[in-house]
Amino acid sequence: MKARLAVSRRLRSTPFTKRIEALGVSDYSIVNHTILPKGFTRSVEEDYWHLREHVQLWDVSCQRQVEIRGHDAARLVQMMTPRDLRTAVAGQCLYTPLIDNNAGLLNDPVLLKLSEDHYWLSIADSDVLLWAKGLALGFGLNVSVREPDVSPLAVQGPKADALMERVFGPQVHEIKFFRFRKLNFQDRSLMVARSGYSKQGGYEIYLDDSSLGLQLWDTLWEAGQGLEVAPGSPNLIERVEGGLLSYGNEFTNANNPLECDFNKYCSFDDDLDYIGKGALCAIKEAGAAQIIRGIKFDCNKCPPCASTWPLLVENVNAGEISTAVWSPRLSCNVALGMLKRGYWDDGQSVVVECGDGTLRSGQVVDLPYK
Ligand code: THG
Repeated sequence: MKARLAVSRRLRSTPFTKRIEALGVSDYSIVNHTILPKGFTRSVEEDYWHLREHVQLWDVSCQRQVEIRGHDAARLVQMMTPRDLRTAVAGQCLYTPLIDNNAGLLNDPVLLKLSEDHYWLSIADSDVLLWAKGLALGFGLNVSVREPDVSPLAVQGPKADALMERVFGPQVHEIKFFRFRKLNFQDRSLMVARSGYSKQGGYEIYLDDSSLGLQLWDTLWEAGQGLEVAPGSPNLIERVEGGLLSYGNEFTNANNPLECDFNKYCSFDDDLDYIGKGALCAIKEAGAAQIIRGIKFDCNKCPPCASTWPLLVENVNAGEISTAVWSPRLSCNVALGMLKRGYWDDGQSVVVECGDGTLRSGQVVDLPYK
């Protein structure tokens, strides 16, 4: 018998859960204490092809918002990240690694700048709310820090534009990548961003009133008839091929931004200060000891990767894989993992020790996968 997840108030449902269950959800993960649908009636491979060809609705309510608002909001957000936010404008989304005093990563949210004194951190799986509240209190900042009633719903895939136009009108096409706008929905206005955890294009709707959840879902669902709309979720194959990292999987608090190739989100400007800057400068000086890379290996499907797998070069440990999955498009296994210095060059040959004990030969490749 397959074990089932006992959902409670502590493992939160979402405004869309009723529809997700009616559509035959088969698997949940837990992210930010919230259920994340992971599978429906199709296999991961069928979902992958569907996502690349059509349009899917994803209940990503688990991407919780940490709202930072008030006189010192900009100061607090900048304290939390090495990314230079001084030129950010309202209406912009920014991929924003958060670090601690040791330059250890705490999260990699999408930051939404609503106004000069109002921000949302759309977080991956860690309790950023507590860190932000602690900093606000410890530094005596004039801000409110809370988790608002906001549940993102992602519309992803090449037909997302057509579907969104049917519901929100042609203005959706004016939203640029990683920008958001308020658009009308049934006498209300909802924040709509052009973003999402796939490389297939699409939008994220930030539903800010749970009681509208089923109405929003049903409207999108009905508009998607004729476009082969389907329920979906972040797809493992698509995410690995696209090189989209996952906090807790590819990297944890034990890693720093340079190991994750987040150099372009790190400023070392003398006039900019943030927590962990000294530690991050020292790491930059010494050079990263390991870096996340793509690893493609073998023409036989690998087993599910639920922990890390060692990478070997001439029997010496050269790093480890954090996520691996069969790619039906590339006809090989594709993976993300950390390669130690000396072993991370494009084309480096490696041996992967899979969870089932098999040894498979592969090579290091640039991300994203071609
Ligand atoms: N959307 C929203 N919140 C999120 C995610 C999301 N929170 C959790 C998690 N995903 C955070 N992680 C990522 C990782 C990658 C991207 C977004 C969030 C992403 N990256 C683009 C890329 O790599 O092509 C662009 C980044 C950039 O601006 O350079 O989209 O998906 N709301």
